[in-house]
Amino acid sequence: MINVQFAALPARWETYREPLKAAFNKAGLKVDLRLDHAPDQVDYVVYAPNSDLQDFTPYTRCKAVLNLWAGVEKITGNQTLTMPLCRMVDPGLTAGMVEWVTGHVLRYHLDIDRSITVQDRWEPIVPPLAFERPVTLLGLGALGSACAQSLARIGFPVTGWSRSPKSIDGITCLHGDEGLKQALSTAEIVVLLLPDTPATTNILNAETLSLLPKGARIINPGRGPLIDDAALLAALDTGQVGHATLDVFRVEPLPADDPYWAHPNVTVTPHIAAETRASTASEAIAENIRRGEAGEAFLNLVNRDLGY
Ligand code: NDP
Ligand code: OXD
Repeated sequence: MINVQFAALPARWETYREPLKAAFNKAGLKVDLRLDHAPDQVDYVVYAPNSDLQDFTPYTRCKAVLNLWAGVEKITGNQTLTMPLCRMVDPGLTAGMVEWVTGHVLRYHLDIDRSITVQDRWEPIVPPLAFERPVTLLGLGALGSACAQSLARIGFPVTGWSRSPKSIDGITCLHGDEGLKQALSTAEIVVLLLPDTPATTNILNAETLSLLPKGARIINPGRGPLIDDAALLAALDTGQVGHATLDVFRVEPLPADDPYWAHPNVTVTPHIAAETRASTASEAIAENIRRGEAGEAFLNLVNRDLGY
């Protein structure tokens, strides 16, 4: 029997209990899934960083911590978490992010707000076609690459930027400092899908924002610290940035007095870009447990040195 501890907010237990059991059965795993195993009897922890479990010291035989979230910035610094840590790559979450990003890119591209707000006159405006609208994705991982490919299929010329060199059909892939400059210099729409690490903090700052074509639009479903907020507000005020759609923030929920709420050229969404989906995520977790039991390498292992 494999002992799996579920450690997330209590409400998540109802969401995940049956999908996890079904996925374990499907994978042929004999699992005792509980909220309350004795820590020294636990083989795997299915984990959300906002759970009460923060001290992994007593989990002496735990073979891996399997995160329910894609982002791991809240746990990479936990010195008691010495066992392998896997982040969530879930086809359901990825599909949700592709839909959310595509929707918001199309909102900007087609100037949908204008059609909604101008309801008192007949004033046709012909937007450019997608192939005339360069879009840049910062981050070409599980989510960034899926969004990039979806946007490229619509016809947008898509540039992507990552830490290591990449090759993705139909996408101009760049990396490194020079690559970032090039990726931003043509971007009419920029989407941030980077993890929050020391190397990505304030990646959009006064200097990098000034590289964008005037009036560029920014979409951030990645993490709040990717953007220097004061620099973005200043760039919005001068028109260097035309509009920003922000789903994630340094402090969440976004405090009521935060200037983003009142800014006419900012759309705030409450960290809803993409949600982990219980059925598909459970299958991803079952596959990693199957691998652990078979002595195979875990998928989506977090590199603690890089922080993602
Ligand atoms: P991945 O780890 O698969 O991809 C991360 C990408 O960022 C990779 O392409 C990586 O490069 C690149 N990267 C990392 N560090 C750097 C750097 N210093 N310079 C340049 N590129 C860098 O993550 P996911 O795609 O799964 O998720 C991305 C983020 O999306 C998550 O970390 C999370 O913060 C956020 N997220 C937000 C959600 C929401 O609802 N708002 C939902 C889910 C996730 P390389 O390919 O070379 O490794
Ligand atoms: C995640 C998120 O990291 O929801 O999964 O932001």
